Amino acid sequence: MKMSSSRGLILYHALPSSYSQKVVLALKYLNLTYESRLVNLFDGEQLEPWFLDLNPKGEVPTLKDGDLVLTDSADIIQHLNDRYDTRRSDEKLIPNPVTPVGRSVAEVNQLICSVKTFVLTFGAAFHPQHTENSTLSDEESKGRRAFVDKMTECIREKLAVAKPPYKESYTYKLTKISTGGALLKDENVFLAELKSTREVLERIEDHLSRSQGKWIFFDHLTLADISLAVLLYRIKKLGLQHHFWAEGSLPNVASYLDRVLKDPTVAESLS
Ligand SMILES: N[C@@H](CCC(=O)N[C@@H](CS)C(=O)NCC(=O)O)C(=O)O
Repeated sequence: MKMSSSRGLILYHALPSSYSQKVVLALKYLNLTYESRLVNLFDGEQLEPWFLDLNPKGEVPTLKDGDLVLTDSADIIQHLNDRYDTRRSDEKLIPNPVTPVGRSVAEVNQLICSVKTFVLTFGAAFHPQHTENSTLSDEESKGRRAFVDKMTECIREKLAVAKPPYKESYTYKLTKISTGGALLKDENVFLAELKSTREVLERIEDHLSRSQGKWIFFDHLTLADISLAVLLYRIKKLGLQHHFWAEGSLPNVASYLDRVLKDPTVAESLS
């Protein structure tokens, strides 16, 4: 696939971050070259002033395209689509949303993105009794279990001596982690998310059962496929697949994952 050429794309990302994985998959699928700068979230590198200068929310992924800095995965993929995907509108990663195809891609993508991947991810780390055959490394599991407490302490320390504009960033992050952190450890929140994920995947099963192509809509990938491939891969890696597609249930979801994992671009983008 020929794309307009990219100059000076720099991606700040983390390998265990599903939002980062979506952007990596979009970049690789569009054949765009980029400089990869890994940010170690478990060590709190996202809290360092050099990174907050780029993204005051202290989150990955963050993309620099020349002077433009984008700090949200959805905005980044939209930008890559608009600027670099030179194919016809209906063949693009994000087809024009006012067309019927574009509307369907946007709706299915929104449905998939309604799954709170971070709740599943932290839930699996805190409640491993609900997982089977997880392929997470020990380092990743331990890193996630320690994350909330370690980050809370680290942000408090930095906030105590911070000057503007970092003070605002640390205050934002402390509020976010204080309100969200306890929920990530709560087993009932995790179980409720497993249930709503099941409902989402049942609706995806229905879409896939009507699909003719390799991907959800076509023989080429769209934004909805990026979201689905990353989500299903994460579920499998966490060892949660038996809640969804074990023993013949959701067969189209199961075969979609098998199929897309054989795609070299997908395999290269996920970790
Ligand atoms: N809305 C953002 C969310 C990004 C996000 O939550 N990233 C997580 C990693 S998956 C992060 O950077 N966490 C570090 C932190 O909050 O300190 C996007 O879609 O890019």
